[in-house]
Amino acid sequence: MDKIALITGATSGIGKATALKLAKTGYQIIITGRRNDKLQALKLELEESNTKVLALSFDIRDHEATKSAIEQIPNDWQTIDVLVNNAGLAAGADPIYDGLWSDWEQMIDTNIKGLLYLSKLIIPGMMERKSGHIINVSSIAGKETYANGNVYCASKHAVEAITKGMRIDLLPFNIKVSSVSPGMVETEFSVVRFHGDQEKADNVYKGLTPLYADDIADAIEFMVTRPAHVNINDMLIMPTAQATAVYNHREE
Ligand code: NDP
Ligand code: 8X3
Repeated sequence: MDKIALITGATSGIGKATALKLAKTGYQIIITGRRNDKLQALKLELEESNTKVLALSFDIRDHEATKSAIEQIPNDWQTIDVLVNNAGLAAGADPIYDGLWSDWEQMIDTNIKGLLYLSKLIIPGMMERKSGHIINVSSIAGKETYANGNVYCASKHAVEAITKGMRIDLLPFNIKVSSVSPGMVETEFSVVRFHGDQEKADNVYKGLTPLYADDIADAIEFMVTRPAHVNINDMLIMPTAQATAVYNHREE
């Protein structure tokens, strides 16, 4: 039987690229996200290349909805080998005194609580089978804090701590825990961060070549294809034109 990978936030960006990549590697794929039209389009695309796909549409901030979606996974889809905790976002880029409660809640509820809800539902099966691999999508923002990044950076610092905690606690159960920490990746990320302002989003990538979603999917594929005795703890991946969260080189 094919191995099964569950990827959160697969309607766009890194999650979608990872679904396409792991399908090519031979995984059956469970894709999740809120936008069901995008999930169904990806399902069709994957099925065209003979991948078995299960699409689950729910808001990861909603504990009951998340629990109910995972509990309804059919028996033959329940042995989830790989969990990619990717769903997440930055909302706003404001100094701490101007930040919106609604943005803070959305980031904390998605990037931290959502990741925990889903992990808690999937981990028991992995423990029982004494096998599994969890990959948490962190960020350079999990390692550095930059101006106006405050709560987003805090949420990704939390992902770093949760990743390390998971790795320790799951050690006796032969479960691999990894994180991938990208710098700038051109996806819907900046449009979402700037509440739909496309011009502001485009400016983030102006004058440099950012990473693309596929670059991160490559890294995730590398992680899941290592031999059983090898775990990649973390990969920090930056565009060549970006040295740190704040230092980058732009051509005029
Ligand atoms: P995108 O905006 O392109 O994708 C985000 C994905 O998360 C979408 O599929 C979205 O699905 C899903 N998502 C967001 N909120 C929810 C929710 N409440 N419930 C369920 N799914 C949700 O951005 P990226 O691909 O760039 O982001 C993926 C991850 O990578 C995030 O964790 C982000 O923090 C991280 N990251 C991104 C970087 C970048 O520069 N792009 C750099 C470093 C890390 P839907 O809207 O359909 O619900
Ligand atoms: C997303 C990249 O530079 O906005 O995590 O933190 S950044």
